[in-house]
This record gives sequence, structure tokens and C-alpha cells, in this order.
Amino acid sequence: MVSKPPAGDPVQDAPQVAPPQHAAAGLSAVAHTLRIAQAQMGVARTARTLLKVNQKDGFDCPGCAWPEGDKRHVAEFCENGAKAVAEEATLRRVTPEFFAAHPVAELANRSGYWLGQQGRITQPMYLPEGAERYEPVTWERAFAIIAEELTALSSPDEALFYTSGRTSNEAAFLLQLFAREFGTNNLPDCSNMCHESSGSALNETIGIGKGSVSLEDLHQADLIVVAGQNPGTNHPRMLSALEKAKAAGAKIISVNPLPEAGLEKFKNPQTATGMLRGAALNDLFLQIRIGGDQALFRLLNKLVLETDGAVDTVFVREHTHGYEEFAAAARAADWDETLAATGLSRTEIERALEMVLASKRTIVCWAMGLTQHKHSVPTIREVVNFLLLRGNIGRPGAGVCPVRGHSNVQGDRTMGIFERPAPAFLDALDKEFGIVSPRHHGFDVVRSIQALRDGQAKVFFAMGGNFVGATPDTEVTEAAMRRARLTVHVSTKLNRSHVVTGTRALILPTLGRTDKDVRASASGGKGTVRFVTVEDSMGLVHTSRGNLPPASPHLLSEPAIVARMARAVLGAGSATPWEEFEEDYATIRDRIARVVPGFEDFNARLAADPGGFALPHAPRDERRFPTATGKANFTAAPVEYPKVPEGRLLLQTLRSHDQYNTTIYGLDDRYRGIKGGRRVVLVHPEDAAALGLADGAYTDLVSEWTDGSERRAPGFRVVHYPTARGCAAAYYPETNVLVPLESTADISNTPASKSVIVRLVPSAAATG
Ligand SMILES: Nc1nc2c(c(=O)[nH]1)N[C@H]1C(S)=C(S)[C@@H](COP(=O)(O)OP(=O)(O)OC[C@H]3O[C@@H](n4cnc5c(=O)[nH]c(N)nc54)[C@H](O)[C@@H]3O)O[C@H]1N2
Ligand SMILES: Nc1nc2c(c(=O)[nH]1)N[C@H]1C(S)=C(S)[C@@H](COP(=O)(O)OP(=O)(O)OC[C@H]3O[C@@H](n4cnc5c(=O)[nH]c(N)nc54)[C@H](O)[C@@H]3O)O[C@H]1N2
Ligand SMILES: [Mo]
Repeated sequence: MVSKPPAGDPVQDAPQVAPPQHAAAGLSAVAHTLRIAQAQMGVARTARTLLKVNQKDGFDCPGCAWPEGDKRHVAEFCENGAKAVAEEATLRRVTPEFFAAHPVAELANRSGYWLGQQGRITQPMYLPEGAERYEPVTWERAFAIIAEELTALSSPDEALFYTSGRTSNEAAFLLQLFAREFGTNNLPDCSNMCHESSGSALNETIGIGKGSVSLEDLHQADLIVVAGQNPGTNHPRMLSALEKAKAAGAKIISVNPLPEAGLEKFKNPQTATGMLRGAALNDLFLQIRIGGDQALFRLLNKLVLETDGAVDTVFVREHTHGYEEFAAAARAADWDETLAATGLSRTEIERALEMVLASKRTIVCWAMGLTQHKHSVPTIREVVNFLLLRGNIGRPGAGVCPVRGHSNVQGDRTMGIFERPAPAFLDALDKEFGIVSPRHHGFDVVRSIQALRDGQAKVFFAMGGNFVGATPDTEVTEAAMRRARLTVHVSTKLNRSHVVTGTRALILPTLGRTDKDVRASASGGKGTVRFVTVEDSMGLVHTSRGNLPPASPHLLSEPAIVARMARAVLGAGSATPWEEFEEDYATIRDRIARVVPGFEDFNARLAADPGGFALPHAPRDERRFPTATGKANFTAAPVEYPKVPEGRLLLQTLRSHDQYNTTIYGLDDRYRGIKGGRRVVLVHPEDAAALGLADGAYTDLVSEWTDGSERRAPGFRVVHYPTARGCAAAYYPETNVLVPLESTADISNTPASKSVIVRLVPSAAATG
């Protein structure tokens, strides 16, 4: 049985609140999964689909980028992976009749949840200048429109090519090749809003912007620090790895303003005993203030330096640079300032130090809680200092572990989706294709919005994602997007970006991970099912092959869309064999093998083992650090932390349990005890009392920015919640309207969406 999408909208947002749960997963998770999956796909398709997730002959889960491991369970997926699959494999359809019935202006008043729930888009759609509705268009005409607008630009740099992290290696490689052949490095991607701060910090300090640990390392660690990450919701399979590490004797410290379920207690749904009993994964919970992490790690570093024999002097001498300067800065760290920045007690920090000193193999894992602040890059560099001090990089059971978001966000970068490509990469690309790539840098996400706003960019093309939904400063961004001449979205599902358009707009529907991508046989036979490849958070490359009949016969694969667009735009002037690439993805992989280091004999290695291979990582494999100094670099940035004026709170914008970024699966955040609504703001009871805010009161969130400007998000229900003092939390994307476009991390330019100073004012829009 497949349920209908929600009929009414705006969706009734009436949150019900119960105490937060301590345990993650378990039987209730399995029941919840099956309910959502069967509503979208029906029973048979649910079974057929879920059994193929993350199997060697199946498709890569479109959820998170956590690796699969070598021994796979029959059901190698988690509750939230299953929701991601159900969302894509849904039987609901958005047809040309749908667009005829709903003018764009009407769709622009619908919630993101409602739009997403309408189903898979079945045909290319075109919104001509001045038209009220999208109309069906042929693929040929769609590509001609793109060519018309792109060739009319006065410079290739007036075009923007955005990528979200679900795109396969093959499609990503073609897109960056096309952009560069066309003449621009304007390749912003979701990474700019996600782990850019990690990449910036790691490139500089260890010489490669990727994590250095494997699953095996996690299983062997003595100590795993999980900072600024909510794996119970966003990387549920990571909990199994932590459970295994713990069984082997590891200790776990979590650093978070919120007590997140899963770390507190985890009931492994893949083992019978785990399902029933569950165990606490956390050995120590440091309930830190938002933005206090750099101060915490700096003080821990000072304490390590002051402990006899704690520093790995051999490693420091042989493999690092900048130790003296760093040590001087760390010795100056101040207890009082650290306690103020972190909100932690002296005893808690001393307890953490004991665990740090007792560990010979330490891993630090992190996600958005560390990357989306003004001082994120120095914060992550301080984490690197912390690991370098005791030689915790490049040995088993130790290292850096930035846990990636989108399932192929890391691979897209490896394939060259980057606005600031390395000269060596461009040299290799140019040599292989006989082109001349531009050497000047392109626009990242924030600069792309500024360019649209200022009239410097006129065509916006997105390979997936929901640009206006995911980016900050919603009103500014939407106004900027409306100034474009043409907006184009390659998409599976309807979202906000399709209804906030340029003068003309196109929606190009594509195959998702679960869809079968069949290459027709020349002899009229059954044809072969094609596969693509992805790279997970730990640098493992493997195949992904869909097994479901596509959502519609009119869909094209992502590589086919790029190849046809390139032919339409570049015409006879291009010597690149775009037709061959569209026909046979193996020929794309042959080129990747010659351009991207680590992919030598790409096709042959996949044929030998579809389970994949690991990309080289010099610090991990040989303790070699390909930085400017040739060593791992200690750094000594001044300690920063957010200063919040009297009567204000520091707001972080985060994910609920029932969403995937801007895709809303449902209105519950089960582990946090919230049901039936998303407009909630979590506030510590004592802060709420000081501000005169009863639990259940309705408030507007007003953000205050340094230039004196204010932004307002109306009508949030106050929830008294055990967060760190002075901190608040609310869901994104509803709160993106509060994040000023100019509020970004130093160096990485990532929107500071976890550090928003807000005032809570009584709401006129109370809907309770
Ligand atoms: N089901 C599901 N899975 C997902 C996603 C999804 O939306 N849904 N999104 C995917 C993507 S793209 C990404 S990037 C990841 C995101 O994965 P996460 O980073 O886990 O996602 P967030 O919900 O943003 O959670 C941020 C966490 O950091 C904590 N935090 C906030 N500020 C601070 C701080 O200053 N210091 C510390 N120490 N902690 C802080 C928050 O309390 C929260 O626990 O998940 C991926 N996986
Ligand atoms: N305030 C605030 N803002 C944030 C964040 C935050 O924590 N707080 N997190 C940031 C982070 S970490 C990220 S990664 C970004 C996410 O930014 P995006 O990646 O741009 O956003 P998503 O919501 O993941 O995109 C969902 C859309 O992708 C399309 N899609 C899904 N699967 C496919 C596919 O296989 N192919 C194609 N072509 N399209 C597909 C569907 O149409 C769907 O509507 O948001 C960022 N924005
Ligand atoms: Mo992300």
C-alpha cells in the first residue's frame, strides 16, 4: 500500500514535546523505517530495494558517506539510510499535468516538505520568460536553451556550475571538464557549506584535505573523541563502529552542546542482543558551549605539554614543523578563559586529560559542529596540533576523521569539482584533453550568491541539490537567484530551487542511485546495466549500480545530461568525445585514470573487486606530509570564541531526525522528543527563565549582525531542553533566513550557520 502525499499546505506545524530519548536505534527505529518506506514504495519494492543497499553488487546508499566495511550484513543500512532510499524510490510522480495544475507562484508558497513529498519528476520542464507555469520540453530543446544563454554571456565567468554531493565520480568529472573547457572555474559545491573548513585546515597542516583513518583504525583505537557530530541521526552506521571499538577496549569522549541519543545509549539493530539491551557508548560527555572547541583543545595541549613524557618527541622532531611557536602559544593558555569559553568545569577537563594521556592511539571525529563557525579553520588546526603532539597521525588506530556528509561529496572533490583547483590537476587535465583551463580561481557558494546579487553572474546550473534552500540569508539569496537570466536544475525531486527561478528556468530530471541505468545493446537485446563509482568518507572507491526500473522512461543519467549539454554548447569546437563518454562510462574512467592520481588502472581494479580500493593517503600510508614545508605543520593561531551580548543566545542550526538536509521526510525528531512540527527552538530552562520564556511559548528569532542589520524568523515554539547554557538550537533550512551572507568562516568562507547571535522576542505569529 502506498499512501498519498500530504494534501494540504502549509503543513500544520504544531510540535508536541516529550522528554528527549537516551537510546538510538533499536526496534522502534526498525518499525519507523518500514512505515516510511512502505508509504513511499509499497511492501514488495521496499524489500527489493532495501536488500540492495550497500551490497557489493548493489547501489551505494544515497544517505551519508560512512564506509561499508568488508563484511557486510544482509541489511547494510540504517533507519535514516532507508528513509533516503524510500524518498528516492517512491512511487509518487510529478508529471507535466502536475505543473499544469500548479502555477509557479502557487508552488512558491508551499513548504519544502510538501514539494518533496509530491514524488519523482518525470519529464524535462521549461519555464519560458514571463510564463506562469512550467511546460514540458524535449531534451533537445532544453540543451539548445542552455547553449543559447551560455554562448550569449560576455564571459564564461558569468556562468555558475553548482554540484551537490550525490553526483557520481563519472558525472562530476565530466561536469568539471565541461566547465573548464567552456572557460570557467566557477564550480561551487555543497562542500563549501560543509567540510570546507576541514579541507582548509588539513591541507595546510598535513598536506591532504581528507581524513586519515579507516574503519579498521576505529576498531583499534584506545580513545575516540567525537566532537560536533550527531551520528545517531546523521551517520547511524558509525555507531556500530564505535560499539565495536568499545568492545575492544576503546574509550569515547563526546564533545557537544547537546546530549545526543546514540552516544548516550545505542541499541544496535543488526544484532539481537544490541536490539534489546543497548549500551552507553560515551565514557565522558563534555557539554561544551557552542564555539568553545578551539579553547578546549588548546588547553588540553598545554596540559599535555606540561606532563612529563607525554609528548612524542621523536615524531615531533622527525615529522613536524612549527613546534616551538605552537608550544609557546599553548603554554600561554589560560584556565579561566577556557572555562568561560567552554562552560566546562575544571574536573571535566582533568578527566578528559587523564583519558588522553592513557591512550596510545587516539582518533578525533568531527562534523558540522566544528566546521560552521567563524573560527572553524583554527579550531580544526588545533585538533591537528592535539593529534600531532602525541604522534597520533600515520599509525594504526590513530588519526583525523572528518565525517563527510553527502555520499559522494568527497569523490566530487577528488574529481576536480573545486573553484580553486591545484595547478597540477589542471595541467594533467589540459594535457589529456588538449584544452587550456583557466588558471584564475572561480566563485565558491557564498561568492556565487554575491555574484548573482551584483549582476556578475547570469546563468546558474545545478547538478543536484537545493541551492536556495541550503544556502544562508534566504531572502538575499532568493532575490539574487531571481536576477539570473537562466536557472537550470538537474534533479530527482521537486524543491524550493525550482520555484525561485531566473527569467527562464529548466528542470532536468535524472536517474538516482537506485534507478537502473541501462545501456541499450546495438543488436536490440536486453542491454547492460551500467554502474558508476563513488568515494566514501575514508577514501574507498567502489561501484554503485541501481536495480529499480527508472521513475520514468524520459529520464537521462547525470553523465548523459552533461555530455549532451557539452555537445550543444561547445559544438564542433570541442575535440572531447562526449558521445563516447555518454555511451560507455568506462571510457570516462579511463580518462580519470590518466588525470587523477590514485586512479591508475581504474577499470581493471574495479573489475577485479567491485568492492573497491583505497586511494593513497601519504600521511596515513607512509607518514609523509606533502605540505609546503614537507612536514606536518603545527599552527599557533590566537584562541577565539563567540562573545554573546547580554540577553542574547548563540543559535546553532542543525538537522532533525526526519530530514536529509533540505529534504524533509517527516515532522518528528524522535530522539529529541519532538513530534509533529519543526518550528521549535531548544533553550536551556534557566536561560529561558531569565528571558521570561515559558516552555510552549511562541517566539520570533531575530538575528543580530555586526553591521547592525537584523533578520527575523517568526513563530517558534520554545522547548526547555538540556543544551549548554547560553546556547540555543533550531532546525535548518527554516533558520537559514537568519544567517547573514557575510557571516562566514575565516579562510574557508563556509557560512557560520552554527554561530548565530539571536534575540528571542514574543511572537505575533503564535499558532500553538
Ligand atoms: N539522516 C541524515 N543524515 C545525514 C544528513 C541529514 O540531514 N540527515 N546530512 C548529511 C550531511 S550533508 C552532513 S554534512 C552530515 C551532518 O552531520 P552532523 O554534523 O552530525 O549534523 P548537524 O545536525 O548539523 O549536527 C551538528 C552537531 O554538532 C553539535 N554542535 C553544534 N555546535 C557545536 C560546537 O560549537 N561545538 C561542538 N563540539 N558541537 C557542536 C550539535 O549539537 C550537533 O550534535 O550528515 C549527513 N548525514
Ligand atoms: N543553516 C544551515 N545551512 C546548511 C547546513 C546547516 O547545518 N545549517 N548544512 C550545509 C550542508 S553540510 C550541506 S551539505 C548543504 C546541502 O546542500 P544541497 O546538497 O544543495 O541540498 P540537499 O538538500 O541535500 O539537496 C536535495 C535535492 O537534491 C536532489 N537530488 C537528490 N538526489 C539526487 C541525485 O541523485 N541526482 C541529482 N541530480 N539530484 C538529486 C533532489 O532534487 C533534492 O531535492 O546545506 C548546507 N546548509
Ligand atoms: Mo554536508
